Amino acid sequence: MALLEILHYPDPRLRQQARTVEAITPDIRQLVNDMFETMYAAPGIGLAAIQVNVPKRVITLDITEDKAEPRCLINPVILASGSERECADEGCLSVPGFYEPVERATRIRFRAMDCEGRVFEEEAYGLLAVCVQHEIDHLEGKLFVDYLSILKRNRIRKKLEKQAKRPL
Ligand code: GNR
Ligand code: NI
Repeated sequence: MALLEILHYPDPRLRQQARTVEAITPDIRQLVNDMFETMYAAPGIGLAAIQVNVPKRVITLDITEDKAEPRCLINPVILASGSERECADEGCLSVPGFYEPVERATRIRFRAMDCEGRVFEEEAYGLLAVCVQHEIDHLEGKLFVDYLSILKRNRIRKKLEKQAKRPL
């Protein structure tokens, strides 16, 4: 196991389109294990491989309070979104320290492969629905700051650029 370095906005590597995983190889299993360790250490409720500079369609998540339900989603796709939308504060490990409201579908149906290569479909509501949409955005090179006003996004970008130049 290894802790991986998380890229921070506005790193251009976060804008890459992640590639489909063709097979669950030992490398992919290692990546998933390292992502779990990195996600729990952060701590975060989700992590996309692109955030640790691996442009593959791999996501880890655990939205439980007691961190008891590690899940990995490989090649996830949203099959359907409900019409109801809700605004909720979001944060991102790649945008540290900022929480802003983002509007998303409250209910989605998605398909993904688990770590054993089994394809499954599932409906998600609440925090899981938010998290899955947030992580799938990462796979497309999209960040939650893209939903904010240009003014807010620029403010966040400038603060993080300054931080990157003067690390503690
Ligand atoms: O840890 C995280 N918390 C969170 C809170 C509200 C909405 C989305 C998230 S995902 C985030 C971890 C992360 O950056 N995943 O990509
Ligand atoms: Ni994120």
